[in-house]
Formats: sequence, structure tokens, C-alpha cells
Amino acid sequence: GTARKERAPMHGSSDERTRTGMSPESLKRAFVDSMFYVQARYWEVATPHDLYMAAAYTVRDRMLERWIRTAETYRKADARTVCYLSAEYLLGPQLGNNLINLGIVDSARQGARDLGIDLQEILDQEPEPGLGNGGLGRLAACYLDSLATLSIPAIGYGIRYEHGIFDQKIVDGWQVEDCDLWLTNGNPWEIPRPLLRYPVRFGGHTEPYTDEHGRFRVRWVPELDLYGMAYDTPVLGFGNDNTNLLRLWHATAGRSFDLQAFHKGDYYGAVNAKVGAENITKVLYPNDEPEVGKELRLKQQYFFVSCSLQDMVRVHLQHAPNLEGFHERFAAQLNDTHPSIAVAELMRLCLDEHGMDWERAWEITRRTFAYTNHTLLPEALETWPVELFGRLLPRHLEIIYEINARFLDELRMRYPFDPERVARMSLIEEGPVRRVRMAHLATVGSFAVNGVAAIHSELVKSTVLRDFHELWPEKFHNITNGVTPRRFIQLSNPDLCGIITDLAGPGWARDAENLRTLEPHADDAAFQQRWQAMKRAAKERLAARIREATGAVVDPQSLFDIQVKRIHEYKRQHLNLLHIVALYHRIKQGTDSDPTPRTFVFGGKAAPGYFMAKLIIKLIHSVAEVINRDPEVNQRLRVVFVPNFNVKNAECIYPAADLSEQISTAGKEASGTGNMKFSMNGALTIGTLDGANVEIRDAVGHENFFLFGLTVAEVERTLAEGYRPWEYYRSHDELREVIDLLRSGLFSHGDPDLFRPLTDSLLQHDPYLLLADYPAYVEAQARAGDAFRDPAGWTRMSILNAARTGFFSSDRAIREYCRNIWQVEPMPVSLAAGNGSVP
Ligand code: GPQ
Repeated sequence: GTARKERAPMHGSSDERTRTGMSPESLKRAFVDSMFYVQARYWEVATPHDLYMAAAYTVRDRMLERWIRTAETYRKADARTVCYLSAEYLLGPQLGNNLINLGIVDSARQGARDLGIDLQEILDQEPEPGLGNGGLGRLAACYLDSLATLSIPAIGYGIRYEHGIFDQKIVDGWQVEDCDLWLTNGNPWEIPRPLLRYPVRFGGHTEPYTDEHGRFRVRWVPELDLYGMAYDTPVLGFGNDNTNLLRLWHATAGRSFDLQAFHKGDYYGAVNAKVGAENITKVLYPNDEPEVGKELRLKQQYFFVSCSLQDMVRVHLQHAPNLEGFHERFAAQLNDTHPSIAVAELMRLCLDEHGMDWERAWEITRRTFAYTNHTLLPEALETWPVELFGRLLPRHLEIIYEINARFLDELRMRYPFDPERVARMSLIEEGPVRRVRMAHLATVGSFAVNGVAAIHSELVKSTVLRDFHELWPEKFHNITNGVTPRRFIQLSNPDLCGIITDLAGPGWARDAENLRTLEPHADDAAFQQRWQAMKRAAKERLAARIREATGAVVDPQSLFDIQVKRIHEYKRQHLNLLHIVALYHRIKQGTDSDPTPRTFVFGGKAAPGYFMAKLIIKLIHSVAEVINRDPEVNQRLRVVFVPNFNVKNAECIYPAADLSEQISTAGKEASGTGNMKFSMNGALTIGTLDGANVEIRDAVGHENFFLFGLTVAEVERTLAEGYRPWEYYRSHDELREVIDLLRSGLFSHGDPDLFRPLTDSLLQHDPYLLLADYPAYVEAQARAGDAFRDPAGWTRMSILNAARTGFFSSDRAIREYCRNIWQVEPMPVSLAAGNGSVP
């Protein structure tokens, strides 16, 4: 890519306003224009989808000038750039967010109204890009928003999955997966770059040779080559003109397919092989905190990492003669270990493709990467069998062996009498099946390692990476997660946005600490009334959505007690259920002392192969069925499951919550981010001392948080002392009755075996300590129920939650990454300055 000497004219000053003007008038004209010239439709036959596409193109035009100017500014300044490497980006719908970040929501609504269109109906048309499973993917999307908002030069690199996270349908109370088709009707936000392609190779073998300087080198003779083609999506900042790049890679077959098979005359075989190559970016693996290492997943990981690094190398070489200084141009963040093969790939590029020596290549590599750990669950720590790894990536396995050999030598020198420690730290796990430990590779190959909440970062240092922390204490950091207040307050909760803006001015959305201006009003009666009206309206919207999706009727006056997140035993949706069944049981027994009417809302997907999680979904529906139709109970309790929890539904759910369920076993949830979204929207939390709950509780005040449960230390002690859940069952009458009800067939049309796997697991092993935490949970729930009957007291706590959670803005998190890890400075982009682009 050579820079053009002569600058082509951008849109001329007179044209420019029709193409990029922000008034309702310009928007309207551009919209009608797009309907004609892009959608090729006339008004009378335009479908709702046409309206959406025309609106999207109208908005996109307004993003492109910023985007191009941003690229130009960064390039001229030769700016240090953050590259966020993530296998997942759970972006959610784009149109509404882009309107907000452009600051044209009101103009757009006005323009639409003039044309007789309801903007909301257009927004509802958008299928969401669900290119992620849950927290980790959504975090990446929040971070892209904050990077652009803070004017940080940044590129998000990932995979353009043709099918994102599956659509969840519920049939007879069971989850059924349906294929996600987000691309079928076209994606107006992406720009395909057919000429921006990189070869990616797999398989084959390596061979030594001597180069022209007589040096020993290794050549990789691969078996297969594919291409990765770029699709670019602009990412707007809020309240500035910076617009960053999300570059997602799509796989297409390379030439080896043609040459090998077509020439043998095997036409169908050749076409089939091509189809196989294109499979790499077909589908997102639907497991969050994944359990099994599948070959195709490793291919996906290497594929996108290789394309991304080749792209970075290309950009670097536009400014420099060689790869020296690569680490000064780029800071590359590894979003968990999914992209950690990047360590070996950058080594390979430096060594094999750019003729660098080992020491220099290793120095550059180690100074390029930083690694974020997102889980301590042993089954989610990625390892790959050496056999599989060597078959797909023989050269990378060699490089990893060499990294390891040198690393182990260092360790033996440092710990000459501690061979066990050396074995524990090895990049290779020895055993019946030898495996590559990706977290070790990421840690050794990075200059920084961080956890995602204070308690989690401490646990990283004391458990999974303990030996590494002892060796390199200065490498370890904490950066507590954050979420974007643009999407999760401004877009999702316009009434709350209005309240805050009236008090704090519009600046709060860029500086969430300004939410504190709410604090002095927490006891003000008039303000409380406005707050309650806001909550009430949000609950009514959710009630309407629930009715539409499930047919269930819920009462917006009741306490909305909500748990939405992936279904997982460690997140303990079934603990929530034990409490619900206890309340049911008390009402039936006439022993109830908590008359607070409650609506329990659940939502979340289960990994398709995770039997227990799917059984929990069935149990939620089964309990709902019995409770909702029992007139003795249903005036006080309702239970609903919102199908297909995704970003779009989430935006409707968080604002409607009174009580947020964050009830994981202490030590298991790395951070959680839903907990932050709820709290910002004025929900109170019932939660354990786990993940970011700890910091949320400290921020909002202990008196405004319903704490319960064992601490991490108590969990460890309980397990170490030989935990016997059966004894809790025996000694706690209500708990026993609740579990017996689940085993009675009451919730399974008389079949006592249906939920047996769940109750057996609880009684025999209970690895997540539900029974140990049950009494404290039920007691905390009673406190919450009591508190809700005092509207003024509850509203005060709700206001204080929203006022004090500015810390959990992703802007704060990204500022910390910039300062403490990436050492990168803002590079503001100015549209107004003109930069001489318009001739
Ligand atoms: N998380 Cl390792 C995921 O969503 N997927 C994963 O594969 C891994 C972690 C979550 C984690 O469970 C949450 O506690 C965090 O809040 C979230 O990552 C973002 O850090």
C-alpha cells in the first residue's frame, strides 16, 4: 500500500452536506435517496426491511467520512495502535447505537416521523450480530466502543462467523437450538475488502535448509492454504469524531485446492475440499468457558490470528524497513487464550519470513502481547493435544518446543532443586496425552497478564498462575471489567438518560463519574417519584415483551427479581429455583411471612452439549408451569423464562430489574458484567462475594447490597474438610422439603426421574455448594423482600446504586489498560479542521 501522492477529492463542500448532513431534513433526503439508489425500491413497495436498510445506509454514509479521516489521522501521525485480538465480539444491533454515537437520535426520529415512519419499528428490524457467547464477547464490544470514545488508535481483529450464537427456541420447556442467520438479508455495516486477503496455511511438514548467508533455517511446507478476506466495520466514538476499525476475517479456499484436486480430474472432490476450507468461519462454537478442544476451533483460532498478524506486519512495513520496532507500533491484547497461538505465529513471521534471529524475535514478541485471563475454571483452561497441534501446525509446535526448552533452562537455573515446579510451569503438560498449555504460552509470551476483577486477579496470582507470579510479580495486573454507559444506559433506558441529563448535563455519558450528581437527590420525594415512574415504565415495557414472547402475564407492581446470563451450574440458576420452590411451599403450607409479590425472570442460553444446563432450563419452565397456574400462589409469585437472551433482549431487561441475581459460588465468576449493567440501571444486587460483586458492593455501600454466602476461603475450607451436602439436606427441614418436592414428580407431571440428575448431583457432590449456601441465600432474599415493601427506602437504595457505579464504565477500564498496560495515548480526530482533504 503506497500512499497516493495526489489526493483524490473527497465529497465536495456543496455535495457534502447532502451526504453527511445531520439535520432531520438532510437525513430524510438521504434516506429517500438510499431507498432508491441502494435498495432500488420505490416508496409504495418498500418492506420494513427496506426501511431498515435505507436507514442503515443513511447512517453509514455519515460514519464513513469520520472513519476515513480517522484512518488518515492515525496514519499520518504514525500512531501507536492497540490491536484487540478476540475470537468473539457480541456487538448487538448497530443502528440505534450508531445514531447515539453520532448524536442524531432526535433528528432521525423527527425525520422518520415526517415520513410517517416510527423509528422504533425500523430499529426492531435489525438482526443482531451475535458473534460471541456471552460476557467475554460482549466485553470486547464494550471495549471497542470505549477505545473509539477515548480517541485511542485501535483495531479489533476477529472472525466473521457466518452463523453467530444460535437462536434459542423453547419447545415444551426444553431449549432447542435454531441456526442464526444474521447475514441472510445482507449486512449494511460491513465493507468487504476482497483485495485485502492473506494466505493461511495448515498441515504438511517442516524442513531445514541453509539460507544465502549460510545460516540454519527452517521452512514450513504446508499441505493446505486458504485465504482470509477482510470485512471491515466502522466503530464510532461517542462525543468525538474518532471512528475505529473492526476487521473480521472470512475464510475462502486457496489455490492449493485447485492445483491438487482439479488437476487430478477429481472435480467434485476439489469443490468439496473448497467447501471444507470455507467451513473455518462458518459457525461460532456455542460454548462459553468451553470444555472440549475441537480441531476446527484450533483452526479458527490460528486462521484469524495469522490474518491479523500479517495485516499488522503489512501496516508496519509501510512505515519501517523491517520488523524492528513492531512492538513499539502495536500493543496486541489477547482476549483470553483463544488467540494465544499469536505468540508462536509472530515468532514464525519474524524468524521464517523476515529472517530475524531467535533472541531478537523473542524480544519483539514478548514486548508485543499482553494477556487477559477470564476464567479459573479448570475445564475452561485451554490445552491442545500435541498430536493435533503438530498435525495442523507443525512449525508452530516446533517453535513452542523451542520457547519451552529455553524457558525450562532458565527455570532450572533459578530453581535447581525444584524439578516439580519446573514441570508445573512447562508449556507442555506431560501425561498419557501430552498437551500444549495455552495459558502458559500466553503468560510466557506476554509483557503483562491481567485478571478482570480485583478478587479474580488475586486468585489468578494465587492459583492458576501462581508459579508465574512468583517468578515475575511485576507482570501481573488487575483491570476490573467495565460496560459502556452509551448502550446500557442511554440506548436501553431513555427515561433514566433523561433524568441523569437533567441533573448532570449531557457530559455524564462520557464521564460516568458524573452519575454521582444523583446522590444528593436520593431522599428527595419529587425526585424519587420520577425515579419510580422511570422504573415502572421500564417494567411495563418488559412485561409487554414477556407477554409477546411467552404469553405470560406479569404484574409490573411486583418485585422484578431477574437472573439473565449463560446457564451454568457455577452461576447457580438452580439455587434461585430452590428459593422459588421454598416460597411456593410456604404459601401452600400457610407459613409464608414474606407477602411481597414477586416476578422471577430468567433468561440465558445453555451450551447445546451441556446436559445439566439444559435440564435447568427445563426445570425453570416446569416450576413456572405449576406456580403460574395455581390460583393460590400466582397472585404472589410468577416465574417466566425469556427465550433467546441476547443483546437486544438484554437492553429491555436490565432497566426493568428491581433485584439482580449474582449468585455464583465464590471464586468461580471471574468478574461478571451483567451485574454492572443492572446496578447502573438502579437494580439492587443479591449476591455473593465473587467477581466484580465485591467491588460493586464497596462502591454502592454495603447497606445497599444484599450479601450472602460463603467466601472464597470458606468455600475452600468447606471442600477441603470433605463437604457432605447430604448433611445439609438432613438437618435443614425446609431445604429437605424443597428438594423432596423436586423429586416428587410435582413439577414433572408425575415423573420422579426427570430432575433426578440435578437432585442427585446436589445431594451427592454439589460441587458448587448450593446446599451450603442455601440458608444464607433464603435469609438474604427475605431481607430483600422486606426492603421492597418500603418504597421510599428501596428507591433511595436504587438511586444510590445508579449514582455510584460510574466506576464500572468501560471508559475507566480502557483508561487503565492504556496507562498501565498498553502505554498508548489518545489521538483525537478532527473533522472540522478539514486537513486539506477537500480540494
Ligand atoms: N467468560 Cl474464559 C466468558 O464469557 N467466556 C469465556 O470463555 C471465558 C470467560 C466471562 C466470565 O465468565 C465472566 O465472569 C467475565 O465477566 C467475562 O468473561 C468478561 O471478562
